[in-house]
Order: sequence, then C-alpha cells, then structure tokens
Amino acid sequence: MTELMLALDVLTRAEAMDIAEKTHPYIDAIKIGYPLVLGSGLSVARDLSEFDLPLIADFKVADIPNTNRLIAEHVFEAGFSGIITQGFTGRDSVSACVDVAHSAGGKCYVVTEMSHPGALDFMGEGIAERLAALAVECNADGIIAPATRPERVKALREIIGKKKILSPGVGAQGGSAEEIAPLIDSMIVGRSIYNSEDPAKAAQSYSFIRN
Ligand code: O7M
Repeated sequence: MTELMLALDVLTRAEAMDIAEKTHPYIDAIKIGYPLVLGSGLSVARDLSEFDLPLIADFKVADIPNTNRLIAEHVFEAGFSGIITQGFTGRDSVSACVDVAHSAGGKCYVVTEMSHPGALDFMGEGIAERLAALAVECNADGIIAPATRPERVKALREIIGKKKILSPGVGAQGGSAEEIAPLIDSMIVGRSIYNSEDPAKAAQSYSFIRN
C-alpha cells in the first residue's frame, strides 16, 4: 500500500481546517510548511491534530547541528510527528534532527533530489545517491525523492532499501500517480487536491494507490 500525504500549503488556518475536514477520510498524513505556518503560526499544528493523522513539518531544515536541534525541538513540542531536513548540510546536522525526532518518538526524513527542474543544477545523479546513503548512515526514517523522475526514485531505492520514500511532484508538477505509486511509500500531493473545486473528491481519486 502507498500512502497519500496531503501537502497543505494553504495560507490561513481557516482554509487549512476546511480542507483537512473535507479530505481527512481519504488521506494518511498531512504535511505543512512555511506557507501555512508563516500565515497562521505554529499552533496550527495543535488544531490539525484533531484529525488524528501523522503531521509532518516540512521546514527542510538546513543549518548547523545546534540550530537544527533547536528547530526540531520546537517542531516536536508543537505536536508534529515528523520533520523533514535537508541532507546537504552533512552528517552532524542531519543527526541532530534524527536524534531529536527519535527522542520525541517521531520520524525524520531527508531530502535527496527535489522534484523541480532546477534541482538538477546541484542535486542530481551522484549527489542524491550520497545524500540517500547519508540518510541511511544517520538512521533517518526515509528520504524525499522526485515523483517527476521515477527512474531516479528506483536508483535511490537501491541505496535506502526498506526505508520510506516520500515523493512529491504528482499532478501540478506533471508526475504520474500510476507510475510512481508502486515505487514509493507515500505520495505527497498538494495543489491538485487543495485547489480542486471538490477537495474530497480529488483526494478520493488517489484511493487506488492505497489498495
Ligand atoms: O502537489 P504540489 O506540487 O502542489 O505540492 C508538492 C509539495 O511537495 C509542496 O509542499 C512542495 O513544497 C513539496 N516538495 C516538492 O514539491 N518537491 C520536492 O522536491 C520536495 C518537496 C517536499 O515536500 O520536500 C519535503
């Protein structure tokens, strides 16, 4: 089964609660990040916890170990169950996030290769493999890899084995849900659900990946 993670990149608490209310029966997790947290405050995490779904903080944390630790502590105190960190800052910075996540009983995922075209300027083949290997070394729970490039997801799977692959890029960015679903553990979908006239129906349209 591949899970569906809603990327809730709306700008206000009211919109976030409305979309979550409509879609929660059809999704397995919610991911929020700067757009919603800067718009509504970190306390939106507590409000969203009413839906009883894993809540992932997508701040793509990318600092020195001490600052990463401080950020991660805030995240887990706020009620999140997982955090996403960049990997390019290196072993000690990634470990800081993993350690805080695991002490809090949560998860930590490492970005390897991003889904947009510009990702290939610096994060393509070779570097992404090293970042995936670092995620394994640091005992992270999984990686972020691009639904827009299924062949790259296959290559990164070789490195991380059974750890989770969370994959954005379906829908608005052109990736195919049918093609990517069998290769990953969780499909991250944003605009094609929350911008839809009927978000519940849009979320439900991805139900086939959960079977
Ligand atoms: O479906 P979309 O394109 O509206 O949203 C995709 C979400 O995934 C959005 O929250 C992006 O910030 C995020 N994302 C990518 O689109 N590409 C990446 O390479 C990485 C992420 C991500 O979630 O990183 C953790």
